Amino acid sequence: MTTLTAPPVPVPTAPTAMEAAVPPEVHPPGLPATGAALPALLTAEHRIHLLYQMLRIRRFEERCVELYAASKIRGFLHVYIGEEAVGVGAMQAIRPEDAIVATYREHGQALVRGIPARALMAEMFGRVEGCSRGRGGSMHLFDASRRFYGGNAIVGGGIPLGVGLAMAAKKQGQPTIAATFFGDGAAAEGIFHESMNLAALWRLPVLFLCENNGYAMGTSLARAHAQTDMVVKAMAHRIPGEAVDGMDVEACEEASLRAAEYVRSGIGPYFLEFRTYRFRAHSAYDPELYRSKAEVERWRERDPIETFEARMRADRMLDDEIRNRLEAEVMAEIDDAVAYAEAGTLELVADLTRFVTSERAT
Ligand SMILES: Cc1ncc(C[n+]2csc(CCOP(=O)(O)OP(=O)(O)O)c2C)c(N)n1
Ligand SMILES: [Mg+2]
Repeated sequence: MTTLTAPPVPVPTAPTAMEAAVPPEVHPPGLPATGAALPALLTAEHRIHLLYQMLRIRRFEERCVELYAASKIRGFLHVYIGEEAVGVGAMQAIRPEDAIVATYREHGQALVRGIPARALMAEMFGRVEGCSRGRGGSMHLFDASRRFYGGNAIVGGGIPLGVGLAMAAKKQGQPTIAATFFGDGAAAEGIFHESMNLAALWRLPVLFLCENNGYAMGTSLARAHAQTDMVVKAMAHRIPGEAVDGMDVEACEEASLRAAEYVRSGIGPYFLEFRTYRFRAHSAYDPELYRSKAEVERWRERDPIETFEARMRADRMLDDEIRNRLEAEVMAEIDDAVAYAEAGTLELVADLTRFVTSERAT
């Protein structure tokens, strides 16, 4: 009989003060190719749509950062800048009747879902006209009519909501799926594994969308996870999955369409890990001592908007005229949203306890 001996467990060494201050490049760009975009998606019209959506997100958030500095927007603010290809690509696979759950870094998904920029900006300003009546702010964008169930401030908190929504659809015999976005940090939470286990066990129609940007606040993936490959974690729960180049909107769309089709077929959940990067700080307050400037620069070279634009120009699907028109349309939409938010109403203090218990908002 052979005796099995466990391999020696590597002893983690504490980072030196210098390592803690400027760590090595822990999240290098260099990603798996996921295959070319589906030919049906390669039309100029469709590509312009993808570029336009990414630009909307980028410019909306750039304006939010400015408004935050001017104290017009208060509370927390986590921007998606650098990760737009993930939100835009993945959302192409999600139909209006499907349910979506996102994280506190969700402005992009909310915009692509069709929540008007006015309602989103008013929410950022804490106005009653906001999509959550001004009570949620940046982290709690919500629109039940569009089946957009947040905006969740609790890391990993949206994952079981997605599983629950999928369970409801299955029990009611509805042919819809639930898509749940979450970060790499959420994969270190117990609820991630509990949710994946039940989704797999009960073959629920959940599309797990992991936005792996390499960091959970100031903690790199490698510092917090023994297993840094997210797909392996999914497979431990017998959920098929794949890693996707999260800086390439077409790769994100293509993989999401395939994954959503799998989930819609009723076989069970599917897992996508988007390898991406946030170009800005974690939130408004973050001196970014946990990563080197060189690492950020290397990822910036893969800017999802610039690289996609270059590809479109090379394919003669984009010229200055179209690009300028897109920019003007986006800016007009944002200016209008800001004016709407500025003119919005602050809730009366006397009304603040409304809806806390049973009264329904209209
Ligand atoms: C349960 C819980 N623990 C801790 C926090 C504090 N926190 C806010 S964001 C964050 C990092 C999450 O990282 P990740 O899931 O990778 O998402 P990212 O911010 O990178 O998009 C942490 C730890 C929280 N909000 N919820
Ligand atoms: Mg992260």
